[in-house]
Amino acid sequence: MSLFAVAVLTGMVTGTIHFSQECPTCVVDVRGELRGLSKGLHGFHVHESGDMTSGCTSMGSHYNPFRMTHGGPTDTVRHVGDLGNIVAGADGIAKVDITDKLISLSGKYSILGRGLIVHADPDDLGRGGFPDSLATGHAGARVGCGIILETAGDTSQDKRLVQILKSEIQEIRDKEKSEQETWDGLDWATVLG
Ligand SMILES: [Cu+2]
Ligand SMILES: [Zn+2]
Repeated sequence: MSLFAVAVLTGMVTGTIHFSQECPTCVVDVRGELRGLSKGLHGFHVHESGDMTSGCTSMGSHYNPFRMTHGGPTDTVRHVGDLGNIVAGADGIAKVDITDKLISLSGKYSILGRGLIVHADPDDLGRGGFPDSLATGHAGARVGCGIILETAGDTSQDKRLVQILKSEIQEIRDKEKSEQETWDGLDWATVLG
């Protein structure tokens, strides 16, 4: 059974990010679009808390249940929440398309209810040599954030399903119409003898 979640980001940076996972131990696809960014790389993480009482600030540190140091998404040593960087064009838009094997939408280490944050600066993936490189990737201010919430499904898939149903209903109606026309066209005097 597939699992789905969504995060609607607010702040200087806005947009919607969809999460989908085909099974509890499967990879998670992270897809969507964010706008309002400066051109270039921006740190992108799951933070431990979905608490937005003080905006993005109250969402805590990177989600790190295994007490590791900060890293990049393909590193063995990383926070669970370390999704690396997203890239914005000159128009300030970043198209997000990440597949991650560590985050999950179910179980003890689920990211549901936690915070999704995009930062002002690039995440150095722990390699920058700054005092905060091994904690936050030196990614700077939190410019947009949202809570990761479970949903029934990806709305883009729902729209596709509606289209399929509509065309099936139309086919049935067309068939009924042509059958009715056949009946109407019969010469009843001949049929009934
Ligand atoms: Cu972050
Ligand atoms: Zn981290």
